Amino acid sequence: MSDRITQLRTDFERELSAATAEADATALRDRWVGRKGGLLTAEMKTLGKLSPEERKTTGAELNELKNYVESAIETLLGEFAAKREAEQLAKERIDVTLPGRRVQAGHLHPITLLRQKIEDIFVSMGYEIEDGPEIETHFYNFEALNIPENHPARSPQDTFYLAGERTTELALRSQTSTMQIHAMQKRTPPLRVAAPGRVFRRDTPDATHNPMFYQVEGLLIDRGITLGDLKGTVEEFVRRLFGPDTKTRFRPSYFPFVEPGAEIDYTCFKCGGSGCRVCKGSGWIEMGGSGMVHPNVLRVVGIDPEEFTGFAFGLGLDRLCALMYGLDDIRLLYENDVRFLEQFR
Ligand code: 2NM
Repeated sequence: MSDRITQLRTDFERELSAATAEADATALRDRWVGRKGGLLTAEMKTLGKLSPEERKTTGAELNELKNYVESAIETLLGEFAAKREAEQLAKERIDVTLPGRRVQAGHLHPITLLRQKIEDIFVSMGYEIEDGPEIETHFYNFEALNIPENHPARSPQDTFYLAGERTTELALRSQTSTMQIHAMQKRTPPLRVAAPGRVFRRDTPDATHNPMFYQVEGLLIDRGITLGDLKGTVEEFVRRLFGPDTKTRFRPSYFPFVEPGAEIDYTCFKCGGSGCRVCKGSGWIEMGGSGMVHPNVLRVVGIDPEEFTGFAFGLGLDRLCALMYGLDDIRLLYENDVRFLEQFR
């Protein structure tokens, strides 16, 4: 083998072992076997100047070197490509044994949970759940409920009128009884309806008041319904809500839409009536109002009070919710601070 070709081979091998990156390998290919300016390509072109004898042997040696160079570079490029692929695969590798990321799912508001529990009780006692508008006319807010013209509830001091003044006949409903008027207009007695929802009253917010709060009320109308039916129904209602040993008591009271009317107390769900902090030592907790539906209310919705009588009772969900969870401020229920709400998950 000619010294020259031996020298070329030694040079190539030195450069080959110095190639540490893919770019080195492609540069090496251009430098040695590139179609333009490749060292071996140029060397091939000089063969023509040699004698036929030399051309044959040198040509064969040069060809052998060129094949060797080309395959060495191909091998090197293949190694780099394999390495690149391995690196990519390592980057894309997924550890299927890792625990998943927990999705922060929402949950129902404590008032909603309580409302659903109460709705379930009413449904189990044969009541239909009624819904209705939060903006009401004077008729549904006051007239149909037998609330007299001069009653303070009608004043813009107590009720949110839509234009801010009592110049419009539209206002935010101040009690869920508005839905009972709609319910009675849509049905004929006998009927049993429960109406849950938000109500609005002009109150300065404090620990026990909010201008928007929640009520639920039940209404039953049939032939021969008496105060005894009201008492029995309320007793069954509190037993299902607070437990089988719960007792009730009725205190006479006045609401324009009932006659007679009564406030309902029930024995404390915490101490059972012996007295504790929840019931402030009395053993009793106020639940809400009740009464026999006033004949004027029945007449307004086309029910003959000579043929039908009925009772209604209502309670505030917010107050009950605060009491059950030991909240010292009902405003917590409307602020939607997730640190508070998360505790009801
Ligand atoms: C209460 C208390 C007393 C009541 C009356 C009626 C209607 F529409 F039938 F007249 N619905 N609800 C009523 C009676 C509600 O909640 C404090």
